[in-house]
Amino acid sequence: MVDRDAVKKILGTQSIELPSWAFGNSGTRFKVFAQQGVPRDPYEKIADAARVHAHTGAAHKVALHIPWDNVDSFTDLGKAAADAGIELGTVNANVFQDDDYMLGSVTNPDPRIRAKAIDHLLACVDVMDQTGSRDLKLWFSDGTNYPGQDNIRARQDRLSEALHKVYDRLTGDQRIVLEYKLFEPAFYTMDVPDWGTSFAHCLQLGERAKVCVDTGHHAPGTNIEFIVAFLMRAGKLGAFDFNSRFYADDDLIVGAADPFQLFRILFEVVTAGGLDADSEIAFMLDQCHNIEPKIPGQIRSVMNVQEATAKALLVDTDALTVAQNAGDVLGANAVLMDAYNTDVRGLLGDLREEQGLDRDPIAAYHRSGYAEKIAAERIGGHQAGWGA
Ligand code: PSV
Ligand code: MN
Ligand code: MN
Repeated sequence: MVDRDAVKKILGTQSIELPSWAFGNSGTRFKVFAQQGVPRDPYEKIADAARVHAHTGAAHKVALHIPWDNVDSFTDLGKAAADAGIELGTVNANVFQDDDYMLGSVTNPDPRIRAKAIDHLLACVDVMDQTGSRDLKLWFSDGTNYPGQDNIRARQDRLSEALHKVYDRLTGDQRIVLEYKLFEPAFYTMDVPDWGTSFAHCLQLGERAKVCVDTGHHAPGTNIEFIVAFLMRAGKLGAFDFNSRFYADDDLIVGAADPFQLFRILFEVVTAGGLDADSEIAFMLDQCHNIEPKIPGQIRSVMNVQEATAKALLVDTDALTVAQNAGDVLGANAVLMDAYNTDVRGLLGDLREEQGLDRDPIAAYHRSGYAEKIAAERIGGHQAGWGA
């Protein structure tokens, strides 16, 4: 039998990092629908992230995207975050929105453009020095659209050289978390298309380079929990970018499209020690709320991760091991499904009450008047960065 109080205790320590860009207007290449009250600067994004934390108690950090979140003083931004009860988290580099990067950033055949991209990555480490952030998240849009367009192996050499330059610049507990993506914006080859490519580069770099699994970046049907299990066994799972996909890089609310998949992923995390006190996995969201209101969208996302985690923690692992060792296929599956089919909303409501929070964070947010306040105060809010 699983001890529900022990489960609640672990859930009380869970921390989910929010993306600053989730609070700005976003959309598709067809239309960005502007919403009222969206942040006009990084300080207002911090305020909104803090609001999500105030209602959930589980979102202690906010990830920055540079240059979208550039400010005069990152020390001041860090102070604003601390005053609001949260911390600045992962620094995301952006080498995908400059005309120079049409043929790639760090893998570009032109050494001048490669040097420009590497300078940006190094500048992001400078930002980390000021914010105290541990992780630099690297996602490269680099790749090719047509067979023969560039030399695939030479691009890997350029990528490796750039990664080493950035890795050598890290100090203290700083890390690189290297993300991958199957396709888009490049359609023939991506230079980091999958976890294996990321893993291989991280192995070459060393201890402080880990893989970032963005749940939206795989081919349909990919068994993501296998990737998670493999990377955790190898000590190379550094971070998650959580979101949901139906088709491609949809960036929908995590757990919305396939809550069962999220449960399966978190079961691997939990059983491999990913929620232990010494775990170094960053649990981030990477989402865009195109048509739904952003702050409740983030609150819902945090709650979805909490619910999937609670179910994963409720798996009776002793009974599971007995069934597995006995070759009891249906019995083992039933143990897992029992946990998944448990309604954990009451358990999480109890936890929130113990933390002095409302049992229902979304209702509490709606009652708080914050949405009306920011709509009245913030005129001319910005896009998330996409096209801003
Ligand atoms: C790319 O699709 C990505 O997942 C990377 O993490 C970027 O930094 C992020 O989206 C921007 O939304
Ligand atoms: Mn991502
Ligand atoms: Mn993505």
